[in-house]
Amino acid sequence: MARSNARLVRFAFFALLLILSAYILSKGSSSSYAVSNNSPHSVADIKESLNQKHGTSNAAANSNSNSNSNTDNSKSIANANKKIIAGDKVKATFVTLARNSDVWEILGSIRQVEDRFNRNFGYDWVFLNDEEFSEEFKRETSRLVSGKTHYGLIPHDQWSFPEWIDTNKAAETRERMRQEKVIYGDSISYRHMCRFESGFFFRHPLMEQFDYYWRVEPGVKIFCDIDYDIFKFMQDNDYEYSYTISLPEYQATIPTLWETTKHFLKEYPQYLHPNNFMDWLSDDGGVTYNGCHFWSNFEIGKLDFWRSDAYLAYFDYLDKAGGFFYERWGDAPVHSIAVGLFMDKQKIHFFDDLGYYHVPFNNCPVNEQTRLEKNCVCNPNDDITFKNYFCNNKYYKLKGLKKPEGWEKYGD
Ligand SMILES: Nc1nc2c(ncn2[C@@H]2O[C@H](COP(=O)(O)OP(=O)(O)OP(=O)(O)O)[C@@H](O)[C@H]2O)c(=O)[nH]1
Ligand SMILES: [Mg+2]
Repeated sequence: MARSNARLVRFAFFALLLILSAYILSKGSSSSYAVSNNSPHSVADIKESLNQKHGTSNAAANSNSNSNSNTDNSKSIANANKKIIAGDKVKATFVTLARNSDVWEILGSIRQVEDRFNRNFGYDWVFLNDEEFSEEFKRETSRLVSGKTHYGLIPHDQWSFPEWIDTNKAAETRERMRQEKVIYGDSISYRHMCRFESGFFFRHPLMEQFDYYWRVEPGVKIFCDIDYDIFKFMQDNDYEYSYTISLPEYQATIPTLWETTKHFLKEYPQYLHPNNFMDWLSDDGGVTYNGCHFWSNFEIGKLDFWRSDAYLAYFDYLDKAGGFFYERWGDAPVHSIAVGLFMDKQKIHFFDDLGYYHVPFNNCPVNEQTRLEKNCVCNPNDDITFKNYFCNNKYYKLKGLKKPEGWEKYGD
């Protein structure tokens, strides 16, 4: 009897050990990826476990009730900082357009975004490409992302010359811009990229399930901890577009963009928002464009804005005018003009607390307290925010925002 009891105990012990090993193994596979093009994959649904994880790990972040002097920012970080509970997450994703050859550079961007923010939140990441993603790209990126990864192929018609474009005329422009040394002026793929980011990234089937996005490019840096749910922050404050760096566009790349925009507004006056940000785009009441744009290699925004009738009509109008190919219209001025004209300016937000770098410009919080609280690793002397060449002084002025303490030291 005693012996059969001992056997029973041994059996129970090994069974328990087996169950435990199986559990540990299943946890270890949570960041794998799927090979499908257009449908979200879910090799392992880690959402639940992440949500549970957040329930505990975010409680520690509650001490940050933000002492930024930017009145805009201090609005409701506290709210976004609340404990994340299951089902409380925003429908949001990171989105990256990349070539297979960008894989090593995008790893650095992902690592930074994960370390500074996403490892505590587990948001998904959508990767888009005009070619099939390589196994290497999928393997390397999926191992770093704490949320699910999705890999999508861009439809051919969104990455080629539309039938109404005169390709000889487009080639002449490229040749002229090559001689004039306009940056990316002779590139076809750069133009497809700008057109895609202007008109199509938000329509990709993989993006349909999401309400908010954060665009991330290869080789960027995040300098500070983001210890609150930044997507929830956007949602709670009703922000629809946010940025970190703004600057004037090279006029040589957009000679007729503003004229085309004015024609559009004449035809569709109903789309001009009554509380628009025209004064940031134009110094003479809309006659000319001063080139100010939000640098679109960083964007956190609400997808519904791009899906709106106003924006879709605007993009279509620009696309038919042909300036993506006959000139070199960038997605940054296109997005910015649309935001400035069709969005309530209250819904635009400047992040002064993240710290961001994309070659060659830095956004580094000039407020020392912010840098200390958020463990920033940047030199405020490199910050461009308050330099005259850029468009942020104007932004602060038009929005009536209080500049951070000591900002004068970092202006010109
Ligand atoms: N799939 C794909 N992605 C591209 C292509 N060209 C650019 N991209 C991506 O589009 C985004 C913008 O391209 P960049 O080359 O970074 O353009 P940029 O930021 O204006 O210029 P840089 O100063 O060189 O960074 C990046 O995420 C690139 O990875 C392309 O031909 N194919
Ligand atoms: Mg770039």
